[in-house]
Amino acid sequence: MSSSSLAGLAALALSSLTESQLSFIQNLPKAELHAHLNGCIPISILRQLAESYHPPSPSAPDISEIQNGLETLDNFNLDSIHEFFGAFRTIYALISTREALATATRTVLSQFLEGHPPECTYLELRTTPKHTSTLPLHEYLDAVLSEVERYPPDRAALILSLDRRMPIADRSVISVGKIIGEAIRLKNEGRRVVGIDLCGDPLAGDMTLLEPYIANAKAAGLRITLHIAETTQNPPKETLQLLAYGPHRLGHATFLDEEAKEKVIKEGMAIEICLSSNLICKTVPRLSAHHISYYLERNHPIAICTDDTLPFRNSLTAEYALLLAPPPIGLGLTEAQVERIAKNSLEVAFN
Ligand code: 6MZ
Repeated sequence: MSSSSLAGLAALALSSLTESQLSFIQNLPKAELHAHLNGCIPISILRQLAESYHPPSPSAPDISEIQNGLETLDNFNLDSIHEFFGAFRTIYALISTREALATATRTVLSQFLEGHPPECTYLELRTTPKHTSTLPLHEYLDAVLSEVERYPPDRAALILSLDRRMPIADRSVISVGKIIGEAIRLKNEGRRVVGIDLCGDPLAGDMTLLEPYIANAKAAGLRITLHIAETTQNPPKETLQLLAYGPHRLGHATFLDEEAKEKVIKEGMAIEICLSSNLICKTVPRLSAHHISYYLERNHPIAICTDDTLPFRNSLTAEYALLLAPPPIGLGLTEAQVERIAKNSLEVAFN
């Protein structure tokens, strides 16, 4: 199946449901726990931001690169997950003022929280902090948090993401040490930061150096989720190292070996499952081969999530439709199973 038809799979699952199944899914209380802010901005908003775009620096994309980037995002097609990360250059240029970032964040929050009924009862949005001449780090964090904090604590919270490409210790730039320090400061000031994530190109960086930083974050009461074993090339040794940091949840966890799976089950680390994302990034060949089945069989806590609604053209409702729709479109789970998964998602939230 091509990426574009895979992108339509969640929508197809949605359209295959009966009215009563759709209403059942829509009205289930549930949490979205794995949504990247800059991967969830609707294309219409990016196009709107492009209208007033001025390159913030000589190295920033010019308007024709922005237009090409928007076309690519609107017709997203991947041969492998490694092609995915370049697409964010356009988005980052477009959100490089406080006003643009606030508009984008408000739209993403309302996309998840303001439908009738809303896509989810509770949203844990995540973003990688950025620092540019037009949007310094503190402004970036304050802009996003101010939008998140318009909602009550039982509806929205923020996770700060570490990108695997970041330097580790240099506090004069955006680094692991800097972000963890900011997350602790914000939490201590009563701002709505609830956790730390590790994301980005799954093959970048040296993950052996994170331990003291993760330990500091945990000691300050922050919860931890890590993108882990997202590709076949992630070495089992790295996966075990990340598990040894004692994360509370795991993103994707597609290629865990037996030893890693055993630890995950034993320690009850919840898995954030992103069905459409894995299919479109071609890390999972088809729905029936998805590792969700392994965790369902063992009654292990999972949360169904969208990951990036822009490139994957999905929604949380459509991801739940994939659970309920009969094979080959969906997994054909029962309503009781789907209800339990939704309940799980609320139970493993960080707030
Ligand atoms: C790993 C991902 C991801 O943080 O700028 N991101 N990292 N695996 C994925 N699955 C396919 N999807 C998104 O949102 C965009 C950033 O989130 C990470 C990438 O680093 C991407 O640049 P923020 O708000």
